[in-house]
Amino acid sequence: MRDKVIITAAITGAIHTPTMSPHLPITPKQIADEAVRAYEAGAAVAHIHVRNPENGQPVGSLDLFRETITDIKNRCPIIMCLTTGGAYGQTIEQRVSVVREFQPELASCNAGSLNFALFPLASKIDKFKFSWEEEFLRASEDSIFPNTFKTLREYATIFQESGTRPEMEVYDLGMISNVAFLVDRGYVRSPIYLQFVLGVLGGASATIENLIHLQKTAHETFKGLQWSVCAAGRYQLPLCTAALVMGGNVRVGLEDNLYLEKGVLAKSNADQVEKIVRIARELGREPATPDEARQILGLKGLDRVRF
Ligand code: KMH
Ligand code: ZN
Repeated sequence: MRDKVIITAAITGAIHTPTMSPHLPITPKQIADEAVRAYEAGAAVAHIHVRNPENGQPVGSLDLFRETITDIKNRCPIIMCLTTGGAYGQTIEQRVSVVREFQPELASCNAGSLNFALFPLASKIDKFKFSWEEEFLRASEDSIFPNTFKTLREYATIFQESGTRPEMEVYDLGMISNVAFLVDRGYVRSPIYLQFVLGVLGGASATIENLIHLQKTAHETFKGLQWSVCAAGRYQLPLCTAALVMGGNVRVGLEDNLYLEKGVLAKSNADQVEKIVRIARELGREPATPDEARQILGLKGLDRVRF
């Protein structure tokens, strides 16, 4: 399995808004269709957020999650990594309720608090399609994405009770120390699976030097480390390519980047998956199937989720 790469597709996220791309999936059906297409293109994992089907606003509705993930489960064997980052405006309890309710194989667990700033995106747009979009983006200038140690401890307990493996989202160096603390206290079990999230305003910028330093530090900190990288906007492809060379796993998808190449919007998550599959193969890395990824990550299996 050494040469296998786990490709995650982050299907829609809670960052981009409908005005930015007509291809951003919004409804449960669109999100499910995109996850299935990403699977067919070579993704082993779909990272899932949901949105209000009427206006595309990111929400935490368990009903929308259920509709979306049940549809995906009925149509393909892709691993679903549910978000507990959720969206601006959700409470800590709302964000983690997807793990309690659905007991997924994998879910995101954000490894610390940060200024998760989206507001510069607002100034690039003259006319918004929906009224919520501008305020949603601008509000991030004065808000914090909260993931305190108490939250992390409580989340980790709920993950353990649910048999859900946490994918620890690391936006900066100090978050590696946060995860080390959780491991030391027995809240999170080794081996650790880290997703380095680079290029968010408020976190570490998306440079190769940062990736190397983060990966090296994490490698020295955690025995049997497993890791992946994702990066915002135009940094997605170069950072994922670097991760392929370094032996890591990669995340692409419209949550992180709306484009396929400079000036060309991706029409589907699958476009980006296909592109990274081509690069991976050129570099001697073969995409892991969902079942191979389950084995590599030690996941409990789709027959043990609650949806
Ligand atoms: N919604 C963002 C603030 C995650 O899915 O866990 C963070 C996020 C990370 O999307
Ligand atoms: Zn996310």
